[in-house]
Amino acid sequence: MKRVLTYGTFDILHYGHIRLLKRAKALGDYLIVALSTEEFNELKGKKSYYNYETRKMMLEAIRYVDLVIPEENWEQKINDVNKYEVDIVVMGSDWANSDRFEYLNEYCDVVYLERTEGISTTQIKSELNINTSVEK
Ligand code: C2G
Repeated sequence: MKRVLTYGTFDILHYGHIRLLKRAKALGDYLIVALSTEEFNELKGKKSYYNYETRKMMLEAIRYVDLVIPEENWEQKINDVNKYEVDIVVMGSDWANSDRFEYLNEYCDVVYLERTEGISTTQIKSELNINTSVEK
């Protein structure tokens, strides 16, 4: 049983997120998503549109996701890897070679998957905002 772990906010779920989760699951048999809490999002300088419970419910509805756990700080990753007996930590390529993940190579494999171009939560928010202002 190969266990895969990934981290993220996954706000306003889109096909870039789904593609990441699908490819992450394909690397093993069990996929854990450590989902950023609102408090941790603040540390990351992010404010999510959906709250934690909503984002968790949406992720749990995805066939590739087996377990959702909270991501509350930058420091929990080694504990997560040990506690959940993780074999591979997977992130999108925007995190490639980041200090936030490279140190995990001592504890498990770390794999970066190509980020899906042309879509992001930030882009969706800004484009929707422009459309609604036109409709008013
Ligand atoms: N992603 C992707 N393609 C996109 C957008 C996102 O592959 N077009 C990937 C990101 O690389 C990340 C995951 O989807 O691996 C979740 O993206 P975010 O919710 O933006 O995650 P982020 O805020 O980068 O949080 O401790 C690490 C952080 O919690 C990661």
